[in-house]
Amino acid sequence: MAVVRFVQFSDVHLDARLEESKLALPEEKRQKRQREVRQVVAQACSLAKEKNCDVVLIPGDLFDEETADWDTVRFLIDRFGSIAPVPVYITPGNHDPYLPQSPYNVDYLAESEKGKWPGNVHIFSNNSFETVRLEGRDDVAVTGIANVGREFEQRRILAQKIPLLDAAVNILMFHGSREPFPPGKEPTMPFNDAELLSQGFDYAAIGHYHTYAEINDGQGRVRGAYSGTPASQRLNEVGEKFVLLGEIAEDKSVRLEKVRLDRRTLHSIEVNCSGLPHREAVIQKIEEEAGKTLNNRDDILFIRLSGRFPPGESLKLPADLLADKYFHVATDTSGLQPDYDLDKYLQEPELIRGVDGDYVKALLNQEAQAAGERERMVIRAALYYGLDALIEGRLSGRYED
Ligand SMILES: [Mn+2]
Repeated sequence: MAVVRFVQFSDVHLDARLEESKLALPEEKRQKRQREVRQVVAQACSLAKEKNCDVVLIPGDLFDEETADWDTVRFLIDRFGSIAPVPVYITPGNHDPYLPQSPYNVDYLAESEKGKWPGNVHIFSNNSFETVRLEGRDDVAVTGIANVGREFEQRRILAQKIPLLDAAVNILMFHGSREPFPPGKEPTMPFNDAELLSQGFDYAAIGHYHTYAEINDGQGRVRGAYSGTPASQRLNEVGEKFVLLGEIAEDKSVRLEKVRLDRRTLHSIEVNCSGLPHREAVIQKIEEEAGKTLNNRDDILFIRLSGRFPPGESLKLPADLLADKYFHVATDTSGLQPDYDLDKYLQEPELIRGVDGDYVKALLNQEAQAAGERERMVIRAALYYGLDALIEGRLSGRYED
């Protein structure tokens, strides 16, 4: 009987503070969201039980930080314990590495009397691959590796052959960056598809990327997958999210079913304000664009304004904009440019009160010589702030994040 059923999820980022995000969730909604994300883990456990799964695979970033909220740890101890004897395997990720004082360290938990992981929870704690036989299923082996420090693991962990156990089904799990790496992000435990496929595992449960992705062997067979995060918490986590319900059949074919557990979806829309003469026109366009999303009252809507809009602070959008249609709505105006006619001020500097007319010219020169994109943005913001002050006679923070 070589059929193996599993539930896979990762990158839950439990207890993420969600304070820095442009999503700007107020404290009350933030707490609510944190609890919802916990519930998704509880639901994933119930799913494993309900579907008679042989194992739960969690390839990392279960917690947002290595120092998790102890209440959350106790919650997990309780939920994981509730599905015993179904084994739960965890490979710590870059956000929740295995450290001396991490909740994954059984000895630390015991010493500090914080709790005790139930017997069905297996946490990989070494930064080299280890293989164990699945509890209760001698014909299945699970191989995993842990992130053990705060530094990103640079080694190509799949470059060398990992020995396979003599088992009917071999499962691999880890938390790493698949090529091609997303721009601007340092990779951790880097690998590519060829390296993974050459290892010969029947299936690899991988964490780190927050979007679902599967790895095929080129002949249509699934050999690995990222479940992605099961519940959106950040701006780049748009669209539907899921946990995976998987099955490795006797012929080693892998079937994955995406199961939605989170009730909310994050939508992100861009609204170009160029040519819109006033606030009401902007609101109307936002409502039109928002109408194209699923428009479920549980959802979260992020509105990114772009283009040009008449200068001044007249674009104060109502605080309750679309509030009856979504759980939360956030607007980002940092991409909006004030519609100053800079050419006009360059040609007729006397239009700007109180300066010798070189102001626009000087800042545009500086902008042209800026060392990088960040510096260019700062100089452009300074130029607009100056024009706001000189022409509008007042300042507001509309060009900032
Ligand atoms: Mn990660």
